Amino acid sequence: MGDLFIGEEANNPQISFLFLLSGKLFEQSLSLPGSIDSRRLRVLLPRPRAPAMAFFRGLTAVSRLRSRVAQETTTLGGVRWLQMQSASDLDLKSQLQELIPEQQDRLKKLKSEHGKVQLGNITVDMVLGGMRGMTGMLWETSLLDPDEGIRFRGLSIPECQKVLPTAVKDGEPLPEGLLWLLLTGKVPTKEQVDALSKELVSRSSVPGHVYKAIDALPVTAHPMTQFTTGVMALQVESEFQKAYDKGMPKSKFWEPTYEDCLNLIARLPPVAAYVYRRIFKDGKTVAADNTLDYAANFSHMLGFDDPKMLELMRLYVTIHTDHEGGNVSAHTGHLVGSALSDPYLSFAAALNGLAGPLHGLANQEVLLWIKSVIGETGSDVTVDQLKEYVWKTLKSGKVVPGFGHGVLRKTDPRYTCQREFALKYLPEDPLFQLVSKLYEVVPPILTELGKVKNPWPNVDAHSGVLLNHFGLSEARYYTVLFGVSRSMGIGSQLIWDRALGLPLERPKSVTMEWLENHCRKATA
Ligand code: NMX
Ligand code: MLT
Repeated sequence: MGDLFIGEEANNPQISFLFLLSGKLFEQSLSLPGSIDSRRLRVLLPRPRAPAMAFFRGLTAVSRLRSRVAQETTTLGGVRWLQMQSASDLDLKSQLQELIPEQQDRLKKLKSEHGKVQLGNITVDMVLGGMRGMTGMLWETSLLDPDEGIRFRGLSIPECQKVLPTAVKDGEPLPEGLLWLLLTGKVPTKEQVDALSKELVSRSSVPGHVYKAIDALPVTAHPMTQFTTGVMALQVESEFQKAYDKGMPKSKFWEPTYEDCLNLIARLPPVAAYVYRRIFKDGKTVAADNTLDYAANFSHMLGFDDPKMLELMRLYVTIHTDHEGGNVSAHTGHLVGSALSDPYLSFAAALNGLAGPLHGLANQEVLLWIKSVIGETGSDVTVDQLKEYVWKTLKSGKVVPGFGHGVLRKTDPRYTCQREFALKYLPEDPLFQLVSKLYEVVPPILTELGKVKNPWPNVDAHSGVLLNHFGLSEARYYTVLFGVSRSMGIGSQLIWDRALGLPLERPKSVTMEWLENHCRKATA
């Protein structure tokens, strides 16, 4: 069954759809059950602005509605068609199979029609300044706006929180839903998300040698070192490497890449949980509960079953997945993958970038920094004491962790949604209150420094105090959580890299002498 829906704004509990079934166009009127709020529907069915947007919004809205109707009623004879789903509707790989040819044509057209269009000038500052502001790579799964923050396939975080399926009513999005969105550009139904959860469970078995490889490291090794070792040990099962060694046409590259990425995403939680329990819980592991969704099961294997912690983990894994392509971990994964290194090799490389204190390790640094403030001043830290500590940090030559960003120029929306979570679930937590004070104290000081381009907090400024609240207090472990989540963004793009046949990445570098000569000639 192939079905296309066009949603219209609903002002009353009656709604009409046009839909295509087996090539024929049908109209369907649907009486909404009382449990579906028509005001909510208006959020789901905005007036389309452009035909392409209308299609996407319509599809998004109806897939969401379809899922809710299927969830909330089984008795409306008139909506029986809404519950019909073929096996391929629920299978992520089949969905991709359908999408890939049209996206390949799109890329071909872009190249042939606009290949010579300029995207801006490269300045010496950009070359010397870490390529900031230099548009230089294709990344389909998300796009970062300096003021608005991240959009996953066009959807902001608050929009994702509205439209992605949840485990509990009005709860946080399920990361499997975001994975589906990143890969297909479409908002999945709850049934599709449930099918993907099950698929990930079926792929989650970790070979014994992986744990042995981790055990070969001293228990004092950093959790990121142990985690990345586990990922490298998983690599021996790479389907891509096996298929490549046998020989396969380039058009098939994406298929074993898909298998590797899904296997990798599925196996990371048990490996990450093993590292946590090995280091911090005397090696006593907790068996998976495969009836749970991805994030909840991960939390369970770590040893945390509080329903609020499960919700936190769903939010955490969702918001850390992807941050367009230029960040250190994503860019590294993409670069290494462009050499046709398999997804395990590419992702292990990405993790090594994530482990740096200016990138993912900042989440560890934030909680350690907060605890050192308290260690020095006591828990009733005043605003003046905080200011003093911030200046002391800066004067010692260190950065204030959790503040600033290479692209963002406003508060990170990932910070904001974590703050909202804290206001809902832990408003009285003293560390949350300290984080709130830092929100007031740090930006003016960083502004006063005169060189910091973005004085506002980023994602890492907040995550630690939430985890700490629910008992996950070992800051050195936090970047591993970031890494588990980031596999979804990097993995999704790696699949598209191979599906689109993107080439080896190999930018040009120059020497200082070359630049000096070039500038001399340019200014002569
Ligand atoms: N504390 C102190 N100094 C800072 C900070 C900060 N939080 N942010 C920027 N600066 C300094 C920066 O070190 C640089 O100094 P210098 O010229 O002496 O080298 C100057 O301000 C200009 O840097 P920017 O252009 O504003 O920032 P840039 O794009 O180079 O770096 C970060 C971005 C994120 C690396 C930087 O803001 C930083 O070090 N922040 C603290 C670490 C952190 O929170 N990282 C996590 C980022 C998010 N993530 O998860 O990856
Ligand atoms: C990320 O999530 O990767 C960070 O915010 C860093 C970045 O985007 O550069």
